[in-house]
Amino acid sequence: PRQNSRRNSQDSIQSTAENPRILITENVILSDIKKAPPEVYRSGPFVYADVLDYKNLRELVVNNRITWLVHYSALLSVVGEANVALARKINITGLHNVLDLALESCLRLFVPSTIGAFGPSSPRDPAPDLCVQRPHTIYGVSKVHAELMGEYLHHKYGLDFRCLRYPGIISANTQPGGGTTDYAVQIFHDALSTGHHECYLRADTRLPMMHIGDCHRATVEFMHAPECQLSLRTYNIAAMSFTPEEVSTEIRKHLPHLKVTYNPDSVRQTIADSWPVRFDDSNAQRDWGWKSTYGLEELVSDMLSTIHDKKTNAGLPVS
Ligand code: VAH
Repeated sequence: PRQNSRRNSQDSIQSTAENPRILITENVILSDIKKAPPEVYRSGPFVYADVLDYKNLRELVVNNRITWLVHYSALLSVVGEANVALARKINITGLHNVLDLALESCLRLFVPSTIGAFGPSSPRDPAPDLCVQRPHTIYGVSKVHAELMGEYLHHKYGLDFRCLRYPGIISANTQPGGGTTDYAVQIFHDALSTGHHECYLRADTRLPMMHIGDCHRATVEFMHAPECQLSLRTYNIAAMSFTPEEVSTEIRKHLPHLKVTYNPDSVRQTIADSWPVRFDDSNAQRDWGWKSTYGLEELVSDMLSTIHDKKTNAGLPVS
């Protein structure tokens, strides 16, 4: 976020009156390499940025007096396996650009990691913050690299690097992005349109998941946590873990006719089977007071009502 003064940065994070769960932030410049949906342009400044173009990034930082850089550019697990060379460029070379820029411009840096940073030899139920990490995807390898590089630069140069390992993030406002957890977003759209979802994972595949509202709030609260409270640079954050069968059963409480068929895809099932079943986030709870607010019931209710309203407003049929 761009800030003109310390006071301004403290005032820039406020809870909205109508929904204390959503922390809004001012002085934020959103960026991407492609056009954003119209509502993003209405929410505040939006600029073009290419994580592989160091000069472009430096100009944005210098011209806008950026102080925090929140770095989300990455190819996710499934698309990464389909294009390893591109995933390595975006997820690793892009990361190095961001790290170099953070050091050069004295930025504070948030980089997300993921349940995908663990592998089949990691403890899975639960996975702690510190354990063996030998992921079997380029996505996971690149995120372990990000965690280690950020921690190294913190200890060597004092870089304020902060990292949260996200579960599968469930949002009504973004389409699935080529990840292994995509089914957990698509099932809501299918439930409200065709009434049928074909799941590419086995019915009993349990994965850590989180509502986007908790993800945003965790990130903002962690960014504001006093340095002296942080015993780690990278933390797991948890909210819930569910299987396709469990989320389908919860959706049927609202839409009884939902039909789910299971057609496991070997690539995505193998990736899912190598990831944690549950996260241990006790360090985040202790160090900076992390606490989730959305469970499975709240997530399903919010996703169905939000997608229903978006479809209705767009004049699309809903089942
Ligand atoms: C993926 N949604 O499935 C992403 C995420 C928790 C996994 O990083 O690849």
